[in-house]
Amino acid sequence: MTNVLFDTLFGKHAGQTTPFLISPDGSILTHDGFLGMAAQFAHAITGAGLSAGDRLAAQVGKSPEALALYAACVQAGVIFLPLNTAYTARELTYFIEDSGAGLVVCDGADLGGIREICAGVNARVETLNGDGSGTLADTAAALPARFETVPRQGSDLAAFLYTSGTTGRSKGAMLTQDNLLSNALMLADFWEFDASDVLLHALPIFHTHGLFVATNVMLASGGAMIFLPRFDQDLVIAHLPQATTLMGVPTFYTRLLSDERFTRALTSHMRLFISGSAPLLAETHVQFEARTGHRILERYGMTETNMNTSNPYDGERRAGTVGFPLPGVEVIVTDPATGQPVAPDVVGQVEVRGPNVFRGYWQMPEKTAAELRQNGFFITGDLGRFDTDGYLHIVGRDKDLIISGGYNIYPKEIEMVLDTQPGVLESAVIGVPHADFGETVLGLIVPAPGKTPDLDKIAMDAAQELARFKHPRELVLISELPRNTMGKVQKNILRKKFADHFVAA
Ligand code: MCA
Ligand code: AMP
Repeated sequence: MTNVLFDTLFGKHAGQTTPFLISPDGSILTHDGFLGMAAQFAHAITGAGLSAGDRLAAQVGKSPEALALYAACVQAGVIFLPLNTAYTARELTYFIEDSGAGLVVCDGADLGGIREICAGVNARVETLNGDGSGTLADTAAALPARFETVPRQGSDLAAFLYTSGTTGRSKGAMLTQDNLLSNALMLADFWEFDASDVLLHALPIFHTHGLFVATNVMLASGGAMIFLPRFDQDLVIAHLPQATTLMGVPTFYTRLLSDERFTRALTSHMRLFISGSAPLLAETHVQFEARTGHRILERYGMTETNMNTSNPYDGERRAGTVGFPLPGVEVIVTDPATGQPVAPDVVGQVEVRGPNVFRGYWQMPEKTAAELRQNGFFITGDLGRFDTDGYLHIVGRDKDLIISGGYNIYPKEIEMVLDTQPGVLESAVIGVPHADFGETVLGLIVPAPGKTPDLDKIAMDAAQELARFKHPRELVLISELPRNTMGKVQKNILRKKFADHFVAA
């Protein structure tokens, strides 16, 4: 028996001395070197007691070693659970407890707090720092660079990625080997990646975009990645000349356009710029083409589904659209009342079916049943329409979600924190337009009768609880929240009212 994901994406590179990861300082890790590192980590995590089907939670900085830990999990059949490095101890506690992780890998600087969380649930802790050092790396370094791959089937789970929910409770999306593999192979082919490609990788590796879309596509094609620790504008501009492709969120592109060093000459050798995770303004698409001569290729996906649609590689990349359903993926737009497909140009809910669609939410059968239909279609929560040429337009969201710089933020989670603050009767959190992040978080607070809440103190207290990117960038007092006859807060009215509200930070 084989391990289909490992063998197809990773194992096939055994013995290859071609570059896989190029660090900003110019050091190179070859495909074979990466596999050796992954094998050492696979020994280390199995030595720590993990076996196939167990969960490993990792809140670690971006490094070749961190990526090798993902590969090690695949090789050992362990379910990989990457976590945003911005999460606070409170947020982490939930993920560790809910997933039942047997091993948590964190930065040495966070060890104290995480050890405490893990003690309560009997999970082991090891460290891996942003520079690749740490207790897990030390153990791994002394272990063999070959590991007997653990057999796994395509239907076995490969990863849990937590996505927040409208109820404020995050859901662990269970992704199988087949989910990841089918999408990686199809995208590499569809976007015409091959071994000569060099991807400038400036995304975080704890989300679908940087981990599965970018990394798995490059593994499938055999190309290399210039592996930047984060989106650092100077480094991106300095390394573009060595790259052939870039994948980014819209903020990458608006930031690059605001930089006069980003010119047609700098990008003339590039093959492809891809955007996703949040809506790319048609205006950005147009400005980008005027500046560089390249048309950004916009695609649309989700944690639960990987990638669903893409503008064509050959053919018209249409601004303001996310293109056509990808090969093997069915996308329909349905009437929310009947579930029946609607005609072109009619807005409805976007539903997706295919080998890319996840297995369900970990230990949440009701949530799974509510979003994943019996017939295999997943209700994305996005609202869209197909135009008469077949391009999909995402026109809004049925779910209460803010996307800031490509990070998803569920207002409910923030409202639950604000509502418990002294002097607060209730709150509503909305997204307002933001030049850099696309949308940003505005907190609206209704004071309890006769009280004057201390907004600075509330902001400070909320900051202890929530990851930095979720912090309301501004808190505003309002007298009451608009409600419909069912008593539901009418966020659309609030969004309209505050659409021109300028949030500077
Ligand atoms: C950083 N900060 C943010 C964000 N990022 N605040 C709100 N939204 C953000 N996205 C905080 C920082 O902690 C900092 O706090 C302050 O804002 C300014 O930070 P700055 O240095 O400007 O930010 P940065 O470090 O340059 O990061 C911005 C970024 C980054 C490059 C846009 O957020 C990023 O890489 N985003 C990509 C996210 C991504 O990969 N999403 C894919 C999800 P302070 O003021 O305290 O210093 S997967 C997905 O959505 C699906 C599947 C899909 O389709 O891909
Ligand atoms: P996540 O839950 O982090 O996987 O984010 C998925 C959500 O991001 C989708 O449901 C969409 O709302 C949004 N999204 C991703 N790509 C695009 C895009 N190209 N245009 C508009 N929204 C997008």
